[in-house]
Amino acid sequence: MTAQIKPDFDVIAVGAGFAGLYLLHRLRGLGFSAKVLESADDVGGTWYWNRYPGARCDIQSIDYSYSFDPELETEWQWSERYATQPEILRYLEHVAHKHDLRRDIQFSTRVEVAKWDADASLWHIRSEAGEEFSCRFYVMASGCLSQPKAPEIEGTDRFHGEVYYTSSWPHEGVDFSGKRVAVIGTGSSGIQSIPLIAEQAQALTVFQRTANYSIPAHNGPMPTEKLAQLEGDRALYREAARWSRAGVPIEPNEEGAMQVSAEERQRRYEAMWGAGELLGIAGAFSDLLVDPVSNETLCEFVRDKIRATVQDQATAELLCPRGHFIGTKRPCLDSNYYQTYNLPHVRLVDLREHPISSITEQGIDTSDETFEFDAIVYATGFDAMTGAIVAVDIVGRDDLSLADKWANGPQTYLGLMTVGFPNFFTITGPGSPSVLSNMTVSIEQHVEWIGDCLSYLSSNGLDVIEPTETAEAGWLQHVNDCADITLYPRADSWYMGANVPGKPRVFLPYVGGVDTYRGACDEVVSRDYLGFRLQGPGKQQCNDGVVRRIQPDVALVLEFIDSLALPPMESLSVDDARAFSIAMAAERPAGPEIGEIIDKVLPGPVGELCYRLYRPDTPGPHPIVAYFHGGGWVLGGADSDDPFCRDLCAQSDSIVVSINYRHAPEDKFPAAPNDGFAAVQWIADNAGMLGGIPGQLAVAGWSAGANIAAVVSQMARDGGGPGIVGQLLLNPVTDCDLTRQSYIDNADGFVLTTALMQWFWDHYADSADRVDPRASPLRASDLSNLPPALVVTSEFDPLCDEGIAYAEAMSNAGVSVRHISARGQIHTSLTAVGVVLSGAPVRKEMGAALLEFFGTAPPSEL
Ligand code: NA7
Repeated sequence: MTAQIKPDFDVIAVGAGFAGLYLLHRLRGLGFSAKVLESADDVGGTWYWNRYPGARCDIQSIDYSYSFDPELETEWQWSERYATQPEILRYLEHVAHKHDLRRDIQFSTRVEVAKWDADASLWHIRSEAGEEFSCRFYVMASGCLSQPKAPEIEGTDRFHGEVYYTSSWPHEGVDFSGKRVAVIGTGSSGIQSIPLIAEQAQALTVFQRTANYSIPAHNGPMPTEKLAQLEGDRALYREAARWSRAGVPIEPNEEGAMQVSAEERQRRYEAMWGAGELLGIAGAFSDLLVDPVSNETLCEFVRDKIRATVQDQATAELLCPRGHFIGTKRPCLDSNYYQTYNLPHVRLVDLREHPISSITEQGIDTSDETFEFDAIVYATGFDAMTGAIVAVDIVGRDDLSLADKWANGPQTYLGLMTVGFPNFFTITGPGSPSVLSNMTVSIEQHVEWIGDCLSYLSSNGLDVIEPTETAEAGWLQHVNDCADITLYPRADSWYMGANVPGKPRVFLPYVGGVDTYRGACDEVVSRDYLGFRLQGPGKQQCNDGVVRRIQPDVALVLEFIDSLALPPMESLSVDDARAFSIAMAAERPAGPEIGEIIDKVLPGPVGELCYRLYRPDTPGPHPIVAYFHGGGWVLGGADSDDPFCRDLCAQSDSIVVSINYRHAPEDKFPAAPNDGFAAVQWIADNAGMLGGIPGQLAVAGWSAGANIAAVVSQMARDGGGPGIVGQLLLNPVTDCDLTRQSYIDNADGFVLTTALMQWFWDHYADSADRVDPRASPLRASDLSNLPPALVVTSEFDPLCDEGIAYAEAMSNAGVSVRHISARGQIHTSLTAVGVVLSGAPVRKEMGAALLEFFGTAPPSEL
């Protein structure tokens, strides 16, 4: 690498909107030479182009503004809660003027090509006009919603009347007085502009393909409490925004919608409706974007509001959104949107029922009607998040084009950089919170991260940075893991690329939250730019790795547990540990409804044993699963594993019998496996009485319970019965050796610790007994002829390696074994039904495995 050739600029950025302006200012302050290239003839970005009537921000203006300049914060006063486009544009012009930014911005310059020169370690940039520039670092600050998408309607060029696009509105404005106007599109742009166009037009016809959820903005003067909050301690307010979920400091709600009464839900939704804040929609309850049932309660609330506002009930029903969950397509804030449909000259056409067949010379033909118009307004949206980036022919290492690399969806590390394109940054790029956050907060974070990064490079004699494949793949996985536990991927939204024909359907932004995201970016830096390869003349450094490997919902659980600052369980007495685990269990969601749950007793080897039977809601008889709960042979009972047993029962359409075997230290080894064996024998003998199918018996267990299930399977084999058709071993204890690598790697921080496992063993079995195969089933001299097994291990579990070892040993002995390695899960997360949603696919597989043991088909509703 010869980084000797001096480029024209240290940095060239594309775009002079919120991102480009601050980037320029920041880089100057850090001593870099920078140039911004902008296709418009002045600053403003999205606020330069989107001048349609009614265009406003829909995050409150005091939040939707820069925080980097304290003086600017006090000298600029917003006139309304939600400023209009002209006011926001004036603000950006003011910032450009105040910081003398225009002298480094070249306007009316559209970048056409950007090509990485590996020999010189710089980028060559060429404009549409053929002008050439070179720079060390190239930044797309081009905005997430700046590349309009074509309307994709037949005949758009035939119309003889006036044609307007909300995304590039005439600067002089438009007078619709006395005109017959059509608006196509009911996203934010349509919903904001329709009421104002209706005020002027002689007749307005709105063509709606998908009804959208919108709540009233209740715009007006700046709210005094919010202003007081900001002015009370500006720095604190801004810092809280930086570490909030969505870039606005709002207290998160911890309660699920179905956890409160219908009246309380209604009260909160009314409050949300009255508050007029976009972020308040999903914030009313914690689970609105993950739970379909909860979400539907809010959908119906909004539909009722629409029905109450729009007088013509047929029109109201057409305006009621259906087929997508609220929040999963970008919801809107409006001023008098629904009321507009009460005006006699405004008409709604439902394109689902009456699709447009063509735009004509005079207007629009639908499948069954001919319309004549003087003007057509297209509010049809954007090729979001990637469109503007790949609109430039960006060519990286080895002639790789970014459009080709992203053909199946964008791949980035942190939404900031992409492999194969050294020294190329995107601001609010795909894979970052961007459009799911207050953009100004996310823009500032990216600008500052990039600025710090360039300073780090220059002060360390480095001049090239590029992410590694490992880091990028890991981040993409994390972005998808976050999205997959939400309802977002189910909607045909521009978040999913679904609005542009042919665009790959992948979730584009990062839904894990601004706070979590900032934490990840900071961590990357603090770990020597984890996942980046950095180079300079004669040197290079790379700390390769993945920044977020834990499933996002598991991470939240760990954070919550951390916040409780609990003493380690192994420091408690047995009684206190039991009391604590009972208290924790009481806080969980109950698990799915099933047919029937009964508590009874069965005869054990030395007295009665309690059991809890879970019966499916389907006609019997059913196969039976004998289940052993977790808890290190010391803790737990039917209650501790109740939600998981319900889930197993529902997933496998089987009776689950959860057996309360005797616990240590009162009853040490071999009490537990002896109880287990006796219980399984009794269940086999009494299958018919229990409502089960004789001979259809599997064993299952979690943790120490999986140890018992494994041991009972060996005992049954050696004792000539009972017949067991399969074993489901979830995070099993299989051996007393606590020196395996997973005990070292996951010793602490993932709930079950190595020290706690030691504590369990110490209570359960004397040293000499621990090597007994009935305590350590991995040590059995013969593992052949055991029932088929599904062994599930969790990636961040001290027990992971011994589970794998047992699966391998059984398989080597000829047993039919399937092993699932649950990525990003911990010892306790897969049983956390209703809490750890990322565990649901594994729970489903466990149910399916049981069905396979029984040779039955899955129940139809699963
Ligand atoms: P959006 O939110 O993408 O809305 C575009 C609208 O146009 C939406 O209702 C679309 O219906 C509709 N559309 C798009 N193509 C067609 C065709 N061919 N026929 C009929 N209707 C069509 O864009 P906006 O400009 O309103 O808002 C973009 C963002 O800017 C917004 O989210 C804020 O962040 C600011 P569809 O839903 O696809 O059926």
